[in-house]
Amino acid sequence: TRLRMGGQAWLLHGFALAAIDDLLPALKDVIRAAPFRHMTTPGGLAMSVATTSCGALGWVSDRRGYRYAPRDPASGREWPALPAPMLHMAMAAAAAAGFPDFQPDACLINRYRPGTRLSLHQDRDEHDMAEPIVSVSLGLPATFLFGGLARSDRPVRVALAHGDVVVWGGVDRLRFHGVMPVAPGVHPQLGAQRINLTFRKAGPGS
Ligand code: MD5
Ligand code: FE
Repeated sequence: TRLRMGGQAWLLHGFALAAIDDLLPALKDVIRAAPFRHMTTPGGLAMSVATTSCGALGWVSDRRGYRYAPRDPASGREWPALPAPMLHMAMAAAAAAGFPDFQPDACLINRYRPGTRLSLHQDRDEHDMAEPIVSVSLGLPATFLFGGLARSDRPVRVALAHGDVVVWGGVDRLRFHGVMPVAPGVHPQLGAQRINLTFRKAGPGS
């Protein structure tokens, strides 16, 4: 089912489940090639969310700031390629939400252990804000905070479960958002963690 969260934000309940047997092994290969790490914020603190990336560009944070880069700073090598099952699922989800031309060049992968949260923020590091973001929830459930265009706007709480996909575009692309602390638990396939895949077009042009 397709549930409208905003003017151009759609929750596709269970959308990733049809391909889950191809997605999880592909994800495992990416994580083996580029393990999760806790990046340092520009303020010098270690992030509580652990991250990695795949695709031509990956999201990087250090004392110099946030940006997308073609190489994994931990290894000096290029990020692993975006696996076909992940790319195809993200493009199909974007099309189902009204973005038939989405061609992601980056997938930021976030890992939340129980107790981990993500405070309210906007995603502004991508080149073109007209491009949507496709987000896939895997493993433990979470409560997502869907705010407004001002940090002070009271967020709406949205429950996200294993296999749920959200597409954020257009007028909803710059909303403040975050994730409540993940509750303790063990997911049968993913264990004691929530993993979120966020597909983006981070770089310029075609
Ligand atoms: C997560 N990740 O659950 C979320 C899913 C991040 C991040 O927030 O920056 O890695 S992506 C949620 C998102 C992206 C772009 C716009 C909006 C939400 N929004 O307008 O609410 O780990
Ligand atoms: Fe975000």
